[in-house]
Amino acid sequence: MSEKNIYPVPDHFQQAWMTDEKYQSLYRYSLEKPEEFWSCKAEHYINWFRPWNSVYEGDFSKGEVSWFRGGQLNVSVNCIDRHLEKRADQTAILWEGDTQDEQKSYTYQQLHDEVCKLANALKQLGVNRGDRVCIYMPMIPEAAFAMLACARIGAVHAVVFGGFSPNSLQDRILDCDCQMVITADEGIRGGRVIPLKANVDEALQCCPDVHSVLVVKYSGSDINWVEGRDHWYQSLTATQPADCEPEIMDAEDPLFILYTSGSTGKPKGVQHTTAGYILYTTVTFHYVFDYREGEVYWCAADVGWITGHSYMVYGPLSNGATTLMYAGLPFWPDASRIWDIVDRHQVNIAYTAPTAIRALMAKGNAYVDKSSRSSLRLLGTVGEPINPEAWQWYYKVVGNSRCPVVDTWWQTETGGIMITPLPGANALKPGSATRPFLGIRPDLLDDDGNKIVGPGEGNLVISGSWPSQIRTLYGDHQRMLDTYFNRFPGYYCTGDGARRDEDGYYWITGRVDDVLSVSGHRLGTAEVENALVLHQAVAEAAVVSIPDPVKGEAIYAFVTPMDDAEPSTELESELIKLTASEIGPIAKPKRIQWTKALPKTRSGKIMRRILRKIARGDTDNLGDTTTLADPSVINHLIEHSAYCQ
Ligand code: 6R9
Repeated sequence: MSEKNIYPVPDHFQQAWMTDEKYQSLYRYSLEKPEEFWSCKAEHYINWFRPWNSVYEGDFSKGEVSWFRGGQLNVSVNCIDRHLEKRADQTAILWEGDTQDEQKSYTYQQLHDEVCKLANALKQLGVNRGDRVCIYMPMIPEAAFAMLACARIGAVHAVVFGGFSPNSLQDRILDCDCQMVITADEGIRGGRVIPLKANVDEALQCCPDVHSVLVVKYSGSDINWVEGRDHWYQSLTATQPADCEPEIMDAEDPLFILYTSGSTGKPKGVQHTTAGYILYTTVTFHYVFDYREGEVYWCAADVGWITGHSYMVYGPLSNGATTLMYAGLPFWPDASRIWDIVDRHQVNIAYTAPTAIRALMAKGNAYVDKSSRSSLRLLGTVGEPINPEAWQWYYKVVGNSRCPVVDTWWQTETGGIMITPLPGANALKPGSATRPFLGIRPDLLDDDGNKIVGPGEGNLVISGSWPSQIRTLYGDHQRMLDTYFNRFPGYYCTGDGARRDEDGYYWITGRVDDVLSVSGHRLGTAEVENALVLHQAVAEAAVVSIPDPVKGEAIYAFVTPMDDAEPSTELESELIKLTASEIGPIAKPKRIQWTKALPKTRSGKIMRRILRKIARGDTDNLGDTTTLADPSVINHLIEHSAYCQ
């Protein structure tokens, strides 16, 4: 039914430079001559110290790809220096703090100076090209400075979301052997204090290789201090020169590592490289958000996720845009904050997640109607499938039916947007990410790897490489092959399911693996399970997702108690607390169901497919249960599920 709901390109949005016809012909050309297409874009969109020798070399069976080999460049030069001639006095970063009275802005010249001072400070602390630097920060401009300063000196940043616990932080620091951490005394979000430095101190108890911690004074509270290791950001950068010669980087040098959840407990360090990543994020930002001179663009993602990397920092700055960064929460102090920010900063383009849209929608239209929002020209969403109802609310109520909605599908591993409408080119269908970006060839395969031609549903894979494709999982290339390339040889396997309709539009149906998506944040089932079983009363745990009207998905945990333990509501709240302290508040289960046993295959694998159906009350057809070691477990689980009480 939702497919009949088609929103044509608004009249005032018809653009000479991107029409449906133009998209179709450019798309065909980008697939027929990918090297010509991408080298043309690389010349036009990126500044190079030295041109490349070969556009693309690769072998999917080894998970090896390289783009622009021989080329040399620096990402911070592309995001800052090259704009100085024309835009030295234009705002690069516009910042609003947790409360409305905290505002800051940095011109491109100021951004240059801040980044160079920090780059010099990092060098003084002994950070060298290729070293990994962990960034554990609130949403403050210094987080962007830190990323760009690393890029300037060729260090590889690993940003860890500020909501992660000391344990999660420690795992990540150890996994990629960071020797330096950049943080703040405390974060402040929605009036709540996040003890970042205290978390770092706790995490570093078992990280002997970390020699320096650089601390931004932000909240100003008293914090613990380790002499010799800890340095104040403000004092150390104040005395540095505001110029720092950029490191000449090779196209395939790593730019950053970003951890994402997999289906096993250990997080995956997705590694992106210099040229391919900055080219792809620059080009997609330009086309998808149709950024125009002088506009204010706002991506509401946290810098700890890939969206914050690609479309709050790198993509916009590389295009010379003004990017807004907001440190607070959408509902703080109330649900009108977002629209108030849009009006005060005259935001033209807003990019957020369906979970935020649904939560704002649930608060009613009055909060939106109080604002004008007349500056808005384009709206975007990312992170999970958007239900048509929320899409329509976003389009009609927030955008007054004037602003196209770009529903952008992509992943940490893809580096940039892969399936998306291009405003001006595509009629929109609420709930569909529409069509592939230029140069991207999605395919649908059935479970046996047969290609589905025409309309149909299957595993979403990508044929052929694109510049910002994942290069490796840090320290575990084999795991990368197993996760993305061995399931369907010759393709990049996304882990998502999708349907393609008769117009060639894609509808993402969600993860086909064991990854949860809570408020658009990915969590591995095993990560949450591992936290639950840390409790002495818990023998075993299996978690699955259930649909949630606000978060998209919520966590439903099946927990087997130890023989001598008695399930109780106190125990439940202890478990919930444990997931929050081990992983972060997003990992809290919405529901815990106690069970004597879990459904397992004979080889001992928990059958989450069945648990997912039980948790959702969808028990009429549980599919094939013949591989179960003990089928009697099922009835017991159904009788005690949330639906039978
Ligand atoms: C950018 C980002 C990736 C997973 C992805 C998919 C889901 C992202 C989506 C979407 C439907 C969209 N996802 N965008 N599903 N429609 N527009 O979110 O990266 O955190 O790695 O998550 O998110 O399931 O596989 P990441």
